Amino acid sequence: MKLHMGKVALELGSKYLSTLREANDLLDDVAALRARMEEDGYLLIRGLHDRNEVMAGRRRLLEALAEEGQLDSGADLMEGVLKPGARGAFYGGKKAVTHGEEVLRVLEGDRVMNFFSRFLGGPARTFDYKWIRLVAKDQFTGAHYDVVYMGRGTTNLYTCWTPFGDVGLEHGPLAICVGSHQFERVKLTYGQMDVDRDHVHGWFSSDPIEIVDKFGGLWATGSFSMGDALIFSMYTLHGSFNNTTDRVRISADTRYQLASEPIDERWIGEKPTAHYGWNDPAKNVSMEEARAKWNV
Ligand SMILES: O=C(O)CCC(=O)C(=O)O
Repeated sequence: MKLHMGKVALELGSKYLSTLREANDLLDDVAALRARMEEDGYLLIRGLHDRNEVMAGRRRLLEALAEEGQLDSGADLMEGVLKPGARGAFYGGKKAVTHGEEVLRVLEGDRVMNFFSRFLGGPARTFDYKWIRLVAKDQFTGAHYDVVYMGRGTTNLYTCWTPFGDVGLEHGPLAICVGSHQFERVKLTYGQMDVDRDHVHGWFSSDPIEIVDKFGGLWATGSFSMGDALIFSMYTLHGSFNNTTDRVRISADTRYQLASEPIDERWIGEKPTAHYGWNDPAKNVSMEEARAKWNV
């Protein structure tokens, strides 16, 4: 089966694309979880969240999308069928939705917070800002490190990608470039960047094959069920495949760290500042220019 990230096709089971491995068998052993994160740069945990709670969050998010008139009102709301041409939505920072109790129960509830407190070895905290994506047909995310968007506090910080719906391979699942957390040259160049300071677009590449050919690693993805979580480090390259269907792909990506460590101020408080210098047309530097300068 071929999956596309933008225009580039990857064959599942080739030297470019494999399937994610689960870490559920390590859940009782924190040292083993940490060792797996060191080794792979990610942890796939099936059923980290409560499926019914995720489903309640999904309903709330779909209601918001329906209010925007993007859904086919003839289909069951929970199917999330988009009207032809619907563009989907980004509810990042849209607190009326992201901080509604149904969504917050999943993203800040005991299950996820307790997981991170154990994993990190002390009380965990999460950014107040939440990223929620409602991805329409043909949309995808290019390969990037999260540190370029949120690296002003501790880098002992993790993203938790939570699908708010069952996400099959055809719906544009997240993909991890396994091994990319050890691309030392990329970490020392691109990985030092800050999108608001440097005005460079955050995606390192829209071509997942180029990355493997040039730096190594292996892309991995899979199908997800509501309740599953994919956790990865700030220096793990990831992106997502095209949603090939007319069914919206909904997910949240939220961040967790030790409460005792410095935090990136852009993402906390009642009204987080969020990005402020990124995508300024007067100052934009293309990733091609930046990569040429960094020689990567
Ligand atoms: O869901 C996506 O398509 C992208 C998510 C992402 O970039 C992230 O989890 O940091």
